Amino acid sequence: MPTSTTLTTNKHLLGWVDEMAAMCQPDSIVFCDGTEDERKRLTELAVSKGILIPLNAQKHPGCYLHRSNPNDVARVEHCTFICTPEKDSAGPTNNWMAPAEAYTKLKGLFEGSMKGRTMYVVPYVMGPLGSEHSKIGIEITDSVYVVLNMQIMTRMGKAALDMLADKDDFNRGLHCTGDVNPDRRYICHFPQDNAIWSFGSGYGGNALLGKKCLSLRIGSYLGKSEGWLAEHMLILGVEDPDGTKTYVAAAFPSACGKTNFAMMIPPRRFAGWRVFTVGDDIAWLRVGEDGRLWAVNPENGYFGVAPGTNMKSNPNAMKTISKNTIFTNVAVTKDGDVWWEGLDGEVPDELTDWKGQPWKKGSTEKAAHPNSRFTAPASNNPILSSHVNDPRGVPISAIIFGGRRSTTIPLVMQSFNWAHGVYLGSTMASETTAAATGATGVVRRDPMAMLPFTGYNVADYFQHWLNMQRRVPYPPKIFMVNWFRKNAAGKFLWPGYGDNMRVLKWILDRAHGKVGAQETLFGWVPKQGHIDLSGLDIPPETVDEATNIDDNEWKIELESQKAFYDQFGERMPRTLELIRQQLLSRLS
Ligand code: OXD
Ligand code: MN
Repeated sequence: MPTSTTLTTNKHLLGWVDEMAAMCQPDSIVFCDGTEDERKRLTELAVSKGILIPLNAQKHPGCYLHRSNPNDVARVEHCTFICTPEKDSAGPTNNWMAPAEAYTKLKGLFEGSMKGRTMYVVPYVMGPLGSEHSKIGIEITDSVYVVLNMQIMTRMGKAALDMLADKDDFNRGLHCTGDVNPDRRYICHFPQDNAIWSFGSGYGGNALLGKKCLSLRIGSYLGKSEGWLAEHMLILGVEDPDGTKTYVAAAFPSACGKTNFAMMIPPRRFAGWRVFTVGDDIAWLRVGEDGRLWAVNPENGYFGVAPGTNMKSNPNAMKTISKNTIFTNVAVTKDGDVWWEGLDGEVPDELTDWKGQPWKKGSTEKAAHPNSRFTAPASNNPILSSHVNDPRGVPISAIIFGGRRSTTIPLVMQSFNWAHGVYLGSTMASETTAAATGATGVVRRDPMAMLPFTGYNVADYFQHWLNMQRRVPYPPKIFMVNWFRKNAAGKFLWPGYGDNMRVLKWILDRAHGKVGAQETLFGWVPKQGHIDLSGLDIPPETVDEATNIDDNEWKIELESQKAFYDQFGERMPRTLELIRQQLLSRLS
């Protein structure tokens, strides 16, 4: 029986839904309209099935808890595939499967997978409604949790169908949680078909297909062909006391404080300065008519890491998640409120942990999963930029690359030029976090924080970055930061959080050509006294240690970059390897 809905007559869409329904064999098909009514209905349904648990309505109105299957709590990079006809197009850092093989394998899993279930058809837009640069996706899913998250994270529903009209130009996303068996879990991307098939996981990054899958993996592929960049970057605006606004985009690996940085409150010393959030995770960067680089946040909400979020680290996030938020895998207090490690106040004596089990203070187990999350609407953010829906986005004056590194990388450094900035981004490394399955705390190269998210060969991605220089007559300045350097005793050298404003101020001054810098072998660093430390209760020597460049550490660093570059063989841009060699030769 052909699929029908009063919401659209788009024959490409209806035909595709028919085809997917014939394969998945759901009991019923529901087209989502994105209305408040629908949200209420689906929430009630999710509550009745135990998929969502209502939280304390006084303390967290409109908020719900979801407990995932304990085997399904993070992105699964080993199950994530780029399916291009040629293996080389995916490159050595991505898992690859031939499209025909992937379709055959996954058809076997999707076949009959929605028997007894409802198939939801979720139309959504990544980017502002009506913008020619926004991308439309349709996600078919059997998960009501996914639908409710998509409603927060994207512009979802009828507006997307209206924007699509009768065009065939949409990302085809198929998702089924299946039996959540990690051995049958696949997140497959088909860049040539503008399609994503995800099976066996309900976790955000694997299942909310608009986010990592479309906005980054498919997005980066589209960006390369269309001349723009899809990046794992937050976007923030800073207004100085004179009212001048400057925007920066910053790439950090998952769970390294992007949301905190994007919602930062400047320290008291910076009276009159204000920070505005444009985005906390993804930036689409295009060349504007004025020759500058302009950034848009394709998302409409925040899927942030809960542990460590508190009134000190991120008061704006605490306000953002105070209502209408879905919490996933956090702990719950006796009175039905949320709790996680690092939340303000005393640790409660008793909790229900993220698996739903009783938990007692002093337990060696974490009460909340380290990658527990909140999904909150951007409109809840008290410092949301007024430009989030602006189709042009915001003009970017500085790009920041940052990793989590205990040693070597200084607090802040500016690149000598664009190509050197691309080199700094390309050699970025970070200690792994709980956002992906696998060991945490292991240093791995994570170029531009895009290692798990580049939808094509990373060497070609580097070349695309280098090529962008010719397209951007007025490029942003490029910086590298490290908030996570430690001393020999393993203690953090820099306080981080709001005090990162001090480093950001230097970056803004450099971007505006207002302040000089000290040249080192590896880049420009602040001159003594140029990072404003007033009101900060740490000795200047500690900051010296955080900004120090140690030739021996850098020698090891530069040498270890070679193995990373070498894996790309002939495809690796010569420019970047030459920069590496030149820096190394300066050392000797
Ligand atoms: C995220 C991630 O969820 O990077 O943003 O894993
Ligand atoms: Mn991310």
